[in-house]
Amino acid sequence: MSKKIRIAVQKSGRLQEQSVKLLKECGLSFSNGPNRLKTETYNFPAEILFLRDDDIPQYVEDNVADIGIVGENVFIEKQKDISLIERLDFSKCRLSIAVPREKDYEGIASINGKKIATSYPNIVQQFLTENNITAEIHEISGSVEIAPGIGLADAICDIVSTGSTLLSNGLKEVETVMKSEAVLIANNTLDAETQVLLEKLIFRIKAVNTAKN
Ligand code: PRT
Ligand code: ZN
Repeated sequence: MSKKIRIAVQKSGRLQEQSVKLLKECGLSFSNGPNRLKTETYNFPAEILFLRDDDIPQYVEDNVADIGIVGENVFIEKQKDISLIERLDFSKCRLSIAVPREKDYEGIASINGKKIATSYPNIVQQFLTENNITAEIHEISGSVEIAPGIGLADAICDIVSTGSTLLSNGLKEVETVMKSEAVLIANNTLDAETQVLLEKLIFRIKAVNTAKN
């Protein structure tokens, strides 16, 4: 039996639809019923695994999946020994620091000694270190935007797309920490056969994305 490349994509959420669409545009055909965790593809030797996005970098590092599609923010935050292979040009957003609208903000030094709520503690810490800022990071897994309003933090660092979530929570965006989009990630120790399949797939992804632009 010849080798199949194992591709991890988000099971449900903001990346799911376009990840599946991209793979289908690359000529992989498969059915993705809502309760399937794993599905075989026709036309291309692959297997698709449907997982939570946060778990994908670990699965790729552990060689449970060979490659995966996640937000660049998740790839950077997880700090796994894996590689970013290709930017995919969808799910674009930014990770930004925001503070209550009524608070004065005079540059990054205003964050000194403050408490920042975020789901991205590693990225935030790196940003603070680069800017010589000392602040307390409070890690929370969701509803970060409400943290200042309930007295949990002075500022937040969260994903922003249109900015309407910040607006409706009385916050203003003051610093962009990073820009993000969906990325293809890969295990660093793929065997030769899997590497060939990955290269075929990258070739097709590039062709699909070039045709779109
Ligand atoms: O269940 P699972 O763990 O797999 O999914 P998840 O809930 O962790 O992630 P999901 O599906 O919400 O997002 C997956 C990825 O999509 C993120 O890691 C980002 O790379 C990307 N992405 C793009 C976004 C957004 N846009 C986005 N707008 N992720 C989240 N948001 C949220 C943000 O957290 C905030 O609450 O939308 C709100 C802000 O949006 P605006 O338009 O109001 O600014
Ligand atoms: Zn997640």
